[in-house]
Amino acid sequence: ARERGRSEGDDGPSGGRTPASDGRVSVEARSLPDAIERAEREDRVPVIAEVKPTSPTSDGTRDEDPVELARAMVEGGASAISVLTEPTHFDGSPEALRRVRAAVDVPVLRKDFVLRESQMDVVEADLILLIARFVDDLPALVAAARDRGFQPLVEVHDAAELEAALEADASIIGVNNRDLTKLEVDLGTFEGVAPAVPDDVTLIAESGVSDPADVRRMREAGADALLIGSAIMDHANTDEVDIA
Ligand code: IGP
Repeated sequence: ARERGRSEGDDGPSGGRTPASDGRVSVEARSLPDAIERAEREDRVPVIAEVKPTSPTSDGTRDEDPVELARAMVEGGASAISVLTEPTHFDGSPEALRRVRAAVDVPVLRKDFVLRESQMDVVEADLILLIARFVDDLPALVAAARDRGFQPLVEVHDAAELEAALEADASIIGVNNRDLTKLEVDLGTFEGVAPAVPDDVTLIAESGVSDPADVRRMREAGADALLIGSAIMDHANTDEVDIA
């Protein structure tokens, strides 16, 4: 979590594809902790900006090209990009993610409901999301993700889920301020969970960050980075996305 040292390499986000042996996708991941470190050095707030065409809580679907959006987000200062790949509720696609990753050089998070190892095939990403609440065998999925070259981002929203994430050896943990069953947002969720997160974990505040005061609030509570979707999508037009 924030204010605490971590090791780093000096090279910025990079990474390419390594040949898949058995049809599985394998990436040489671009490091999220390195990208966060770089933002801090350059005095930017580390933001993972999310390409989210629609969601169960938004009205309407946006039809901008995900690649143009992602490029504008990176130009506006985003340290990483999240791309929804879930088709039914978020109008996302693995294809959008693949195109985005080819177009930007920052780490890219696959935002989807990954419940089984087989869902890790096919999709190329640097980070994948594992939602503690939905996954049966979290330690196995964390290990499987790493085995494939992904950095697992484990999403939690209370102390018990945090415990499970730590037991599963997660080193990147996101606290979701949106309750996934009621869909309500409460920034107090992050503030409640963050103090119990060990220093060496990269800690992300997810959802519900809508203005600079929210950014400050989450940073003060220990967020190393912020995952922001709607607030950026709502203001984004592709010529003007100002993040940091
Ligand atoms: C972004 P917001 O409130 O800034 O649009 O939230 C992101 O945190 C949210 O899309 C999200 C999400 C998820 C979506 C967090 N965890 C899991 C789908 C599945």
